[in-house]
Amino acid sequence: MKIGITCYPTYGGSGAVATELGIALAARGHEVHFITYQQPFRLPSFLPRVWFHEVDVGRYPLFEYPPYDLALAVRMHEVVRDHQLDILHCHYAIPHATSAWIAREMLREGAGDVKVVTTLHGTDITIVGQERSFYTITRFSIERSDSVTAVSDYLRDETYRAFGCVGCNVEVIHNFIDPTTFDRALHRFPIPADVIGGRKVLMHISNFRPVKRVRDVVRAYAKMNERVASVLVMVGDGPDRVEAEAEARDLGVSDGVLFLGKIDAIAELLAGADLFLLTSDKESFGLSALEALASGVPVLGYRAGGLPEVVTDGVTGSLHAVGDVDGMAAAGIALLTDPVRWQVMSDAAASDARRRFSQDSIVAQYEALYERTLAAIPAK
Ligand code: GMT
Repeated sequence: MKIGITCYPTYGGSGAVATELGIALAARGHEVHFITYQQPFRLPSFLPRVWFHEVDVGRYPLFEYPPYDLALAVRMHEVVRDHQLDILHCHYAIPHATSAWIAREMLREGAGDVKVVTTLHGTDITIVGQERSFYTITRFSIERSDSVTAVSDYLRDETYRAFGCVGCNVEVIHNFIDPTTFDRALHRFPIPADVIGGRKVLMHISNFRPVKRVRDVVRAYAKMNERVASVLVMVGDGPDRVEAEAEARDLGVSDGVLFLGKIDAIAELLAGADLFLLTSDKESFGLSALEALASGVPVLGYRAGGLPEVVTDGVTGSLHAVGDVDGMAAAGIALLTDPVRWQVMSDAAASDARRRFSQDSIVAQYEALYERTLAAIPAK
């Protein structure tokens, strides 16, 4: 098949999933065309059967807000036409699914066609898509897609609840990991031993947006550190990083918190972690948590959104009510002070991630969906 993929190319779970999917599809013999405004951050510069088509928005002075969605639609139209793509797979509904709908309408004017598959990732449904300015176009774009997937049961149900989504069938296809990458036995932890100083390593990876509640990560760390000498490694960047830094200062634990910024070599970092913390109040899936589990790192988090579909409470990690920092810290202390229990949970995490979320089986689900979509009678 010839597949176009559009995603947000910068740091973030939806771009990571879209890029890993494209790479895996190309490895399985498909032709893959990334159509984005920048080279996706996880995409190497050259791979067989993989193309990158940059979207140029231009900079006309009249445009205070350059119309990216239109430039994207034009580029999608060109790439589908010039490379005879079968599928346009949009990751994150806004504006990608809308642009794909425009591109498909333009193609039909010229007697061409393409099938549009939209994968809902999270805040396109739970936050941004429900804002007044985007609600109707989000719903329209979902309903006009030929196929729609969501990354968890939670997100599928939330899509039906919030949007109704007349006549569409939202199929759940989870995030996945490459088990040959996220394996703690394969990597050397890049932070020098003298920086860690024999302490336990707690880790958080995110884009530091409000939904992640990064202050809670620092609070839980401060409590655990009172009982178990540890460092907190914060990976990523975003609007609430300053909040996390302030919290660490206020709690007097700044010396133990390392803010590394945006780093691509996640598997290497996870290979040295003892616990992973994800404190979002609305995480549709939690790709970073899955990558941690696959790396044998038990996850502490909140019983919210799709995280309970990823982390099995008491088996591969520990889940708590949103805001229950004390409960999370107590669970962390219990694990870190019991090496036998930690090892059992670490092993369970790595094997459960491989069993349920391995790249091969999930990518095959996308392939099967593309085939069904191509075989379906056009109705939209
Ligand atoms: O919805 C977002 O915030 C965007 C997206 C991203 O680019 O970071 O994250 C979402 O997609 C990931 C991949 O499917 C999921 O694993 C994340 O849980 C999800 N983030 C949220 O729901 C907050």
